[in-house]
Amino acid sequence: MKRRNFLAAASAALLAGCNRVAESESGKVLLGAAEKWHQRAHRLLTDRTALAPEYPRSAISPFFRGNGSTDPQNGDYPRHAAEGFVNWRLEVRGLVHKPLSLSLDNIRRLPQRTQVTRHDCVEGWSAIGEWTGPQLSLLLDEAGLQENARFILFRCADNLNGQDYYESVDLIDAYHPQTIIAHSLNGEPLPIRNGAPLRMRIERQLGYKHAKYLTAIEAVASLDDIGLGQGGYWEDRAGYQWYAGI
Ligand SMILES: Nc1nc2c(c(=O)[nH]1)N[C@H]1C(S)=C(S)[C@@H](COP(=O)(O)O)O[C@H]1N2
Ligand SMILES: [Mo]
Repeated sequence: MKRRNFLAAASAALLAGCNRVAESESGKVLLGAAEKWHQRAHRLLTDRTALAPEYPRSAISPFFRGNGSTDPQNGDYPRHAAEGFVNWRLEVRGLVHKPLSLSLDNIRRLPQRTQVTRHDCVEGWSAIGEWTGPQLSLLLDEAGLQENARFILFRCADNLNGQDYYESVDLIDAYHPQTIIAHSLNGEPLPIRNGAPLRMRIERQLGYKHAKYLTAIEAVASLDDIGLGQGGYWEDRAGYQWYAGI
């Protein structure tokens, strides 16, 4: 819906400006080129909003392995783990009109999406799991993005090799229907190994984009001043692609 509105607005803007341009010969050429550009952009956007494959429950992997941090020992995390995460908060902040601070209960009471998807790690393994949680779009709409917000940043509780893990996506992936804040794996609260109590599922992207141990969601205009400026832990550290679409 959002994408369509955006495309409709983009086309309208194009057409409004074109009444004048269309009167000249070079204007006609320009218009043709613009239309082709628009078609291509439309196709790209449509592709990016396509759903990742979903699987039957019978396809679920018996064991969903953990990768990277699997038992954070830094900061408040061990205390939260010992408390069963009853005091965990998820902040929604940055370029939003109404910052939010949500408990796990708040998150579990929102409308939920459940999806059985395949996780693909660049290190060469995959696993199928059933994830449940609210769509990120719900939280972003509730907080209300400011006009200059371009990226959504995910802050994590774990420190891995001396750096705080973080990730980010653009607004297309942020608003993708399968982008959810998962609190459950295969119908049970997330194991610590898989990101308890909250982790992102960004189903159209590779494994390292799926931030675990989620503490905050931040709307930002630029990624330049965050971490080393490449948009994520592995992007900063090892030059992984920021856009890891699959
Ligand atoms: N906070 C945090 N998120 C993370 C990681 C991590 O080390 N810390 N590892 C990433 C990588 S490389 C992968 S493949 C997946 C692994 O998810 P899993 O541990 O549930 O298998 O989480 C991603 N998200
Ligand atoms: Mo990974």
